[in-house]
Parts: sequence; C-alpha cells; structure tokens
Amino acid sequence: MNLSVHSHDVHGQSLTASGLGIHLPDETPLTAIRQAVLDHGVTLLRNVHFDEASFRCFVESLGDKVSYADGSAKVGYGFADILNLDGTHDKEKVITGRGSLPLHTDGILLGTQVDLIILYAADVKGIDEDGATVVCDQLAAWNDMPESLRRPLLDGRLEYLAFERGYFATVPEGWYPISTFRDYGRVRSLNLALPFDGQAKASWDVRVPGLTAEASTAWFAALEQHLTAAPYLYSHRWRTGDLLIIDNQRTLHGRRGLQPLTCRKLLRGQVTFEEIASAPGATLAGE
Ligand SMILES: O=C(O)CCC(=O)C(=O)O
Ligand SMILES: [Fe+2]
Repeated sequence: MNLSVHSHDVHGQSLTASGLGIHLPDETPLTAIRQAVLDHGVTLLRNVHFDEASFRCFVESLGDKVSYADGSAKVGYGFADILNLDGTHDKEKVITGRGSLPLHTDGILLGTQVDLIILYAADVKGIDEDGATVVCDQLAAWNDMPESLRRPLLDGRLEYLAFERGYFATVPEGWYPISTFRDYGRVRSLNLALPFDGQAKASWDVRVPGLTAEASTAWFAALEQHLTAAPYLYSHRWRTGDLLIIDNQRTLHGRRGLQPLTCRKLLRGQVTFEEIASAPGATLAGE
C-alpha cells in the first residue's frame, strides 16, 4: 500500500481552479490557520478532534466571536455562538435543515459583519456528494462577469424578504433593501444571497427592484450559472473531523441537499475582525 500517492495529490494545490483555498497538511498547528485563511481565502484541515467546548475556544482564538446572546437571544433559534447544523428533519427549519442552500454571504440579512465562518464536522455518516458545502471565489467570478450580469448589482440594491423568522428574528417583516456591495475595510465584495429554487422551502427570497418577477428570476438564474461555473467553485464533501474555514468577505457559500438517511452534524462559529478605522472604501495592500 502506497500512502504517499494519496497525500501527494491533495496538498500544495488550490481548492478552486481560480486559485482560492488550501488543503493544509494534517500536522499543521491550529495556531497557523488564521494566517493561512487570510492568505488563501479558504482552509481545509482534516482529522481534527474537537468537542463543542474546544471548538468554541478555537473560534475565539480567530477573532471576535459573533454571539447573539445579549439583546437578541431569539436570533438563530436562540443559539448564542455555536450553531448546530445538525440536518434536522424539522420541516420548519431551513438553515439547520436538510435542503440545499443557495449561494449567500453570512450576515447579509441580519446586517452583521462576519469575516470568517468556521465549520467543523463533528459527525458525518453515509454522505458523499450530497450535503457538500460549496464555496465560490466571488472576487474571481466578479472579475470575469459580463456587463449584463453586473448591471443590477452596480445599481446598488436588491430587495430581500426573510421567511425563516425563527432564525432571522430581528429583521424587517416585509421586503427591505440591502446593498449589493460591502466593505468593512479589508475587502470590497458582493453582499449577496441568491434565491431558493421553486421546490425547496425557502429561508429568504430576493428580487431585483424595478424588474418583473420573470425578468428578476431569469437574471438570478444567469447569475447563479456564472457564480457556480467550475473555475470559481470548491465543493467540499464532508468527513468527520474536517475543519473548513471560509473568508466570508472573499467568497459566497451554499449547500447541496442531504439524502434522507444520512447524518451530517456540523458545528458553525463566526468571527469578526476588528474594524479597520481608516476611510470606508480603503482596502489593504495586497487585496
Ligand atoms: O450547512 C452548510 O453547509 C452551510 C450552512 C450555512 O450556510 C450557514 O450556517 O450559514
Ligand atoms: Fe451561511
């Protein structure tokens, strides 16, 4: 048995063809990950052992942990800081449920700054392609985006409607506008969540102001096709012990739906980096 065959083809190459992401060797110390995710946009480390307490400590080591405990205890079904993406069969739950999730950026509906999303596979059984988390290199996709697709984004606003009130407890009841770009001082990028397809129970909806429903749907379909094109996309097939960290400011992410009899229990943390005090619109050298 030649173990090196397996390890040599997974390390040292990016996770997307566009050059985003890195699969770190198993022996990488946890303290080296923060810099790696800043450098590469996404990191994958396999065979990591965390329980919820040690996962929380690790999340806290990466930045200011996003916590919904005080003042808005009902956000996210009352979770405080670590969300259990447990693939619940409860039909009312979408984000923590079993259906697919369209590409989105975290924090968009609640208006929170989320710099890193930390996902850890506590227990995964019987899944393959299904249940994959997909990550889009949105900066590369934007660079290559045709003018016709860009135009509604350049208009500056899309309108959103939050259905999953148990999760989005604090947002307006009806349609409300959200800026299509955001810049917290580190990266300027698309602030976007795509619509759910017609079959699935939706957590939110989104439309282009001023377009008919048909034209809006057609534009989103073309945008999704562009963003999910092979060069920009990494599709992560989960195994127990996987630690996937995503720079939420450089990417969009989503999920493939789960097959009925599979088990997929992930822990999710989010962190914010300190605000960069300089002028809005400024980006750091190298971005
Ligand atoms: O379940 C997943 O793979 C991603 C879930 C997600 O996007 C989220 O919790 O914000
Ligand atoms: Fe998300």
